[in-house]
Amino acid sequence: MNRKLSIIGVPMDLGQNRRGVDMGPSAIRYAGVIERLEQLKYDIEDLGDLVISKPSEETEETSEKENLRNLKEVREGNVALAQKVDDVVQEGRFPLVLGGDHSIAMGTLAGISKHYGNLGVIWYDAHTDLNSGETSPSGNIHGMPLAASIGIGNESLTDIHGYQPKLKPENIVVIGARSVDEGERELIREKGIKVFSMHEVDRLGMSQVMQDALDYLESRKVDGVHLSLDLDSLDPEEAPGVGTPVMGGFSYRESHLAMEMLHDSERITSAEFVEVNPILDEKNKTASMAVGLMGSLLGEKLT
Ligand code: HAR
Ligand code: MN
Ligand code: MN
Ligand code: MN
Repeated sequence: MNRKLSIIGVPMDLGQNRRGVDMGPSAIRYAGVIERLEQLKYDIEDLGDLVISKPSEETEETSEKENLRNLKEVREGNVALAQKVDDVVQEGRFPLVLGGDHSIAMGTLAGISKHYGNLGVIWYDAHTDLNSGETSPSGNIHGMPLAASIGIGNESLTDIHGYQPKLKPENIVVIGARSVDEGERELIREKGIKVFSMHEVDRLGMSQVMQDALDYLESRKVDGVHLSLDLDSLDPEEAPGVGTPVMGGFSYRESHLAMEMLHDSERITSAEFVEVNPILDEKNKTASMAVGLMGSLLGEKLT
C-alpha cells in the first residue's frame, strides 16, 4: 500500500437537491479522519476543501431542458477536482477524496484514470449511478457519474479533464445495488457491467462476493483499482446520514470486512467516500462510520 496519502475535501451538493451533503467533508474531519489515519503511520497531506460555486440562472435553464440539475457548476467543480487528483497521483501519492455528493466521482476518476492503462473500479453503492439526462427520473447528476465515466451522457460531463472514456464498462464492479432504474438496467445488460446486487450478497455472503469481485478485476488485468464508496450502501438504520436512503443495506460489520479484504488484496490505488449528510445524520454516526471504514481499508487491524 502506498504510504503517502493526500486528502481532498469536496463540499459539493449540486449533484442532488437536499441540503447538507456539502458539509460532508467537515463532518468526516470532525469524526477524526486525520488522527485515525495518522495512527496507521501514513504520511498524510491534507489539501483542504475545494471551492464549489453557487448555482446560476443560466444553469437552471439547462436543468429544465436537458434534465441535468446545476450542470455548469457540477462540471466546474469536477474540472477543478480532476486537476487536484491528477497532481496527487502524479506526485506518487494515494488520493483519498471526501464528499460531497457522488457527482464528484466524475472528477476523481478523470484525475486518476489518465495515469493508468486499464483502471478498475469498485462501486460500493445502493444505486448504480448509470443514468444520463435521458434516463434519469430526477435530473440529479449524482445518479450519473458511472455512466459519464464510460462516456455516456452530456459531453460536458463525459469530457471532464479533456478525454473520454475514463473507464471500460467491463472494468467496473458494482456491489450493494438495490435501487436500479429501468434505463440503468438496460445499460448494465447492454454493456455487460458486473453487478453484485444485494441478492448475491444475501446468497453468497460478503466474503465470497468480495473475493469474486477481486478475482473478476484480476481476470480483467486491471493495473489499478479505485474504490468509490457511497455511504448509502449501508443500511439506513446504521448510516442514516445520507440523502437517498434505501432499506435493506449492508451492516457496518459486512462493510468493515469488505474494506479489510480490499486492504489485504493490495490492489486499491485510490478511494473516495461520498454522500455523508450531517444534517440528516444522528450524532455524526454516518461520518464516524465512514472514518471507521477508511481505517479498515487502510490497514487497521486488532492485532
Ligand atoms: N437512481 C436515482 C436517480 O438517478 C437515485 C440516485 C441516488 N443517488 C445516489 N447515488 N445517492 O448513488 O435519481
Ligand atoms: Mn452513488
Ligand atoms: Mn447511492
Ligand atoms: Mn475485522
